[in-house]
Amino acid sequence: TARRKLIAGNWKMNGLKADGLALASDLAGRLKGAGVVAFDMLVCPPFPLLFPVHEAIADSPLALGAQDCHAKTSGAHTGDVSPVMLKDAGCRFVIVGHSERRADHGESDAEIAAKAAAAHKEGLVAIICVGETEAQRDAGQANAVVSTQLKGSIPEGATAANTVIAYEPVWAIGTGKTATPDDVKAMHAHIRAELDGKIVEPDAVRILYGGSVKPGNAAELMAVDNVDGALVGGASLKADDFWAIGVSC
Ligand code: G2H
Repeated sequence: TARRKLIAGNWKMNGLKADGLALASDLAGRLKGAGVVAFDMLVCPPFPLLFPVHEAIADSPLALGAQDCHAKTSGAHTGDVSPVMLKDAGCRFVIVGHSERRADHGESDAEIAAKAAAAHKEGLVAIICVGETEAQRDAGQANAVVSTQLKGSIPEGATAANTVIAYEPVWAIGTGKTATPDDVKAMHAHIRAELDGKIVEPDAVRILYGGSVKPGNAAELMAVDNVDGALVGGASLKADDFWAIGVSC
């Protein structure tokens, strides 16, 4: 199955209006100027920048996503943002279950599945994140941990069109440590096999790798079997670096 690569930038809690708009506009301009490219490109800025970035990139193929959503549409949930609001702000994607949210906000697999289902209901693509810690890997539990996360975090109704999986080994996030291509190959094959029966059209689902992806390692990682793109944190904050990751596909 031919899967088009997705290069997704997770800005995390970085970016004020001027810099965020400049970064997104720069990428949008490069995409437009490049014409036909081998990858889809997505930026996921912090909530306050979604709408202004949407306006700045509206006439380009650069896609917009958020970094989290609530599982409900509206109501008494102070500080939360719902999928319908994200759609209203111009988003097509939303990241759910990033390891930083699992750790900082105690998000469970069941909550992540509910968020993904809510995103699907609004027509958003959910990027569901999974990944083991260093201790879990050292204990030989990496595959089992990821299997449990996939089983619990993928909602009913997930399809290759509305769901992307991101594998992010926690020990490789923002640490400069990258999983080796062999580690990545083995885990992505494991994930692909696990998607069977959980997602409609499992062979067409894009599985992204995330964790210290940068221009210097992107080509090698993007060439690995079953790696269908990257979820990029630190290196997505510089247009030159993020663009270089895209063109390495
Ligand atoms: C993993 C990744 C993006 P970084 O969290 O989600 O971040 O590329 O900084 O390791």
